[in-house]
Amino acid sequence: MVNGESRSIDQASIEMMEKAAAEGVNTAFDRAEATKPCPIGAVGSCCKHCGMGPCRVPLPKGKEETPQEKQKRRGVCGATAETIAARNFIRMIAGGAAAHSDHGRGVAELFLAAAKGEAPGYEIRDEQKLLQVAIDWGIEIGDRSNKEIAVDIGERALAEYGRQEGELLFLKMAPLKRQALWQRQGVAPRGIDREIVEIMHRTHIGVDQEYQNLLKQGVRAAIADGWGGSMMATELQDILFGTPAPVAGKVNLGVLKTDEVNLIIHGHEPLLSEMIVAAAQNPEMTEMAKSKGAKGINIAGICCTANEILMRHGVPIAGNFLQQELAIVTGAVEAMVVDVQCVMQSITTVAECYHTKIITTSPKAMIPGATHIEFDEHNALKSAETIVRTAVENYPNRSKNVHIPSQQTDLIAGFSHETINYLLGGLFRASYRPLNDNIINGRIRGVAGVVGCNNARVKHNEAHIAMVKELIKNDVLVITTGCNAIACGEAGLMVPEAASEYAGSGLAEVCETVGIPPVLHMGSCVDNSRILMAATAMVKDGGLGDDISELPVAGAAPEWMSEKAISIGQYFVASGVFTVFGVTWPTLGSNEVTEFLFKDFERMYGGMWAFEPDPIKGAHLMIAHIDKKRKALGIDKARERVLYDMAMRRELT
Ligand code: BF8
Repeated sequence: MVNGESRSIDQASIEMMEKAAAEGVNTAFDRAEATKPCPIGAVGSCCKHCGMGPCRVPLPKGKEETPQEKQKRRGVCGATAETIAARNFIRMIAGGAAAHSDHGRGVAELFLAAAKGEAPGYEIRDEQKLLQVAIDWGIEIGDRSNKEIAVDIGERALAEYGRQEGELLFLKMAPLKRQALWQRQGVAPRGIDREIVEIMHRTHIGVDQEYQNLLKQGVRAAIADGWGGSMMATELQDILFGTPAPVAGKVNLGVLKTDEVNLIIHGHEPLLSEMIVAAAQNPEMTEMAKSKGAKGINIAGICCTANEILMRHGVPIAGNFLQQELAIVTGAVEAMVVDVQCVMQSITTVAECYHTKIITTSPKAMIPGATHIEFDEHNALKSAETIVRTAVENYPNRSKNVHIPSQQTDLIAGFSHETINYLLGGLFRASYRPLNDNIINGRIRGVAGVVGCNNARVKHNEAHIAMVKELIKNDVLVITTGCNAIACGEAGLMVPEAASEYAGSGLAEVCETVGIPPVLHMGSCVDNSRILMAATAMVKDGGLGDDISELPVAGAAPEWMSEKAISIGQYFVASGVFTVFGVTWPTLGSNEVTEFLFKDFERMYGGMWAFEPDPIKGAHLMIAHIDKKRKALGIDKARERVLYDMAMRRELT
């Protein structure tokens, strides 16, 4: 019998873990208990970049080392613990930046094909954003058609990957002071691909041996992710599929239906999932489902694809990263279709215990045992229909052993940067002014971006929820993406009523007046670029300093696990944000490297890293930083407590 209570705070997940155990199905939770992490690799002290290794270089044993002893504590090539930790760290950034940016490249390719009329079914949905990006990039508008402008944007976007000189176009979106700092520090990225390749070159045996210089390249590649590849993905997706606006949805395994065909979309890129949603609405498909004995077709999402289609279509979310196997364990999933990133290889072995078909769609990501139906962007609707049909045809194979947990929670999502602007300022005077004003008058203490994964080494969702609740209780508005957003939805923090239940009185007052939850869902992990835009908008609106590093804001990923999270954290830090990670820290094998990231970076970038596995302590590190920034801005005076009459409430908005 498994002890589900020790593995997750989510009842639906606990029920499914118990069902899995009773049916002899192995999940990530079992494997995490059976296999402990390598203690040397976990702290970044193992170098396996050449055939003389792997070399393990542990920390010195307490006492001062003699030069002779120090010499011995090196890899075969002479690499020190510092070099090895820094190399490993920036290779994680390269992996994360590559994943986000290659996603962005895929979107740019589809965008260009759509603009040229070569991708039927896709069109420009957000003309305003199309024109805005054209203006930002210096592309002529005049009396040219949207298609002509879009072709220029698509070509310019793709050229950003191979740019050899100069700076990425989106860097201009950052506050001027930040742009100047990046230039001064020599970290303004050139081409996105170039910065990632340069990490691979510098970390090859016998190249860059100075940890400070290695970390500098890590910063440059991370900026190329946040202000490059990820921003590209977000902006072009918004133009193609529409910029998200507030939408009601439901989240958790209870969104699966006992009497409908359940098709789960899992992964990251919305290119295919948008079409699957359209294909499932085709009356012909619904009729086919009925002919198989189902009442209809139910689409649900997992991971960041879920966030994308929730934000734009209100499609329900079945769960976050650690719930992907558990969804199959319900026995009610006819097909799980995946593209790239955060897809566990074990979903095929879990699926073998049920009737679920696993369908891979990307030539970049195949899984042994899965059915491969390649996504063809030139014939997207046909690919999508083939997938939906495969799911429908599998419905009669469902066995009797189906159990869907009852838990499903309401949430409001769709808080893009533009939506926040509109909600706060109204259509004709859209601005962040009310947010800045409420920060200055102290009703809102600051803003925290809490994002990132689940990690099977810690209790599922526990740190996410503990940290977010502690922040909102202390009047810190939380903005979120990725698996943290899904966790917050499951915990009921994303409805306006959560403000009176969980938020401090100042934050609750503002949320109730504007009608927003105290935790705002901003999208998927590439949409962390929306957080950069929101922070920049706060700077530009005035009254809170001239740079992101002066704002009373902080970031965190309390249950991180992926390389993408490290890249995101690094671009938050490089943008001037104090950022706290939980679970584990990958450079603890070198005190010097860790000190450099945690302390020296503040002097260099105005933002720095911290590691704190306890989510409440982590929240208080963030609050202390927010208070430090409030003090520096001179807005740290005691907050008045007043009762608001209607006139004062109107003034609040
Ligand atoms: O990109 S938060 S587990 S799903 S890596 Fe993955 Fe982490 Fe979830 Fe989205 Ni982001």
